[in-house]
Amino acid sequence: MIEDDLEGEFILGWPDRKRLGHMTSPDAEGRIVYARSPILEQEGLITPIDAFFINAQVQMPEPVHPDDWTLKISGEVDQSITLTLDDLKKFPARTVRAVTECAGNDAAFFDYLENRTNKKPDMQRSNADMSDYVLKGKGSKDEDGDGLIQPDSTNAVSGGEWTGTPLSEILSRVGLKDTAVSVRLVGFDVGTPNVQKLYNAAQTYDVEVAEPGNIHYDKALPMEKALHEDTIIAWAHNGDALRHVHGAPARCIVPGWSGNWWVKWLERIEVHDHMVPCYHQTEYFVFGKSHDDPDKTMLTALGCKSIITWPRDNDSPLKVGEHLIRGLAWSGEGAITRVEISFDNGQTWEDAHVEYSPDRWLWKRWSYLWNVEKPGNYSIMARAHDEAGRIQSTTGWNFQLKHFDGIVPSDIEVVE
Ligand SMILES: Nc1nc2c(c(=O)[nH]1)N[C@H]1C(S)=C(S)[C@@H](COP(=O)(O)O)O[C@H]1N2
Ligand SMILES: [Mo]
Repeated sequence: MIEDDLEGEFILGWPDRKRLGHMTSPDAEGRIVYARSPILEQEGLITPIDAFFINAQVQMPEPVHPDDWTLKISGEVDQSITLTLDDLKKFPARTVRAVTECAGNDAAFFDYLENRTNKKPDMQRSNADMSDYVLKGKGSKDEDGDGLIQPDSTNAVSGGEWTGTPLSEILSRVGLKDTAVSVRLVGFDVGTPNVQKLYNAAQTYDVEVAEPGNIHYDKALPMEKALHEDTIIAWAHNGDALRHVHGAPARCIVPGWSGNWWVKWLERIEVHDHMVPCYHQTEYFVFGKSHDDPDKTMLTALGCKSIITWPRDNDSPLKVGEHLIRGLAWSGEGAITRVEISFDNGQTWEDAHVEYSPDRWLWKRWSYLWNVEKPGNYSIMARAHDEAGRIQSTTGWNFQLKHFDGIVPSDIEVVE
C-alpha cells in the first residue's frame, strides 16, 4: 500500500502540505526538456504549471524574447500581416479551459490490452523513482539516441486554462480567400524527427520510412477546426504569462484534439489551398492498421475516456468498509455526460457521481462510494460517455499506439 507523504516544504515561511510537482528529464545543462504530470494525485481540474507535462518532438528551441518576436500570417488571404505580441493582445481575447493530452499518452496500455505484454503498466505517482528518466551519459540504454531516457508514455496529460486570440479573429482580419483549405501553423523549433519511432511503430526495419531531415515542427489545421471559436493563439497559461517550455511567446490551443496539434513557439501561419502534408500529420500521428496501410488518416479528436485515479493496483490491499473510488473523465468531442462503474467485468454498470463543470473541453472529476463487505479480489472498471453519444472505448487498435482510450481495470485485493 502506498502511503501519501503529507509533509512538504516551507512556503512563505510556513510549513506546508506536499505540493504537486513535475517528474522531469533535464538536458545536459540541467534545463527541463520533458516532464510528466502526477495526475493520480491532482486535486481539482487545473494542473498547476509546475506539474504540467512538457513535450517536444524535434527539439526544445532556444527562447525568443517577446520583444523580438513576430507572427506572420500569409498565403491564401487578401492581405498578409505581421503581428507583434502587443498587436496579438489587442484582438478580442478568449479564455479556454481544456485537457491537453499527448497522442502517445497511456500507449503502454495498448500492448497490455492486446496481450502483447504480460506486465501491467501503470501510471506514475510523483513519488515514483524517476532516476532512470534523467539524462544518461552516451552509451547507456537510450533508444532515441538523443542522450535522454524518456519516462513511460503515461502521465502525458494535464488540464489547463489558456488565454489568447481566437485564430478565427486573426483569419478574418487578413481575409480568407475562397480557395483557403488549411491553416499551417509553424513553430520556430527546428530538428530532425527520430525515424526510429517509425520503425518502432512498424515493429520492423523491413519497411521504408520517410526521412524528412531538418524541419520546423508544423501542423496544417483543416479550415473548420481552425475557425472553431475555441481554437486560440494563447500567450497566457493558468493565469500567468506562457512559459518557454509551453511555447512562449505564443502557441496554438486546439481543444479536443491531441497535443501534437497545439503548435508551440509559433513563428508563422500560412493559409493554403490544400492540406499541407506536414510530417507530423502524414507520417507520424496517424491512425492505421499497419505501417503500409494505404488508408492511414491523420489523428484529430481524442477519444472518450475515463481513468481511475484511486484505487489503483498498488493501493492494495484495502480493508473492508467504505472507500471512495475516484477518477477523471474527458473527451475530444465535448463534455462528459456520464461515468459508470462495473465490478463484474462489464456485464452490469452503475452510475458514478460526475461533478458539475461548465467547461466542455476540460476533464470532469467523478467518484463512487464503494461499500465492500467481503474480503476478496475485485476488478473495478470505469467507462465514460460524452455529449457526442460516444461510449468508452471507441478508438480501435492502431499500429502507432496513439489515442489510447481503452478501459483498464483496477485489480484490488480487499482484506479483513
Ligand atoms: N512547435 C512545436 N509544438 C509542439 C510540439 C513540438 O515539438 N514543437 N510538440 C507537440 C506535442 S506532441 C505535444 S503533446 C504538445 C505538448 O504541449 P506541452 O509541452 O505544453 O504540454 O505540444 C505540441 N506542440
Ligand atoms: Mo504529443
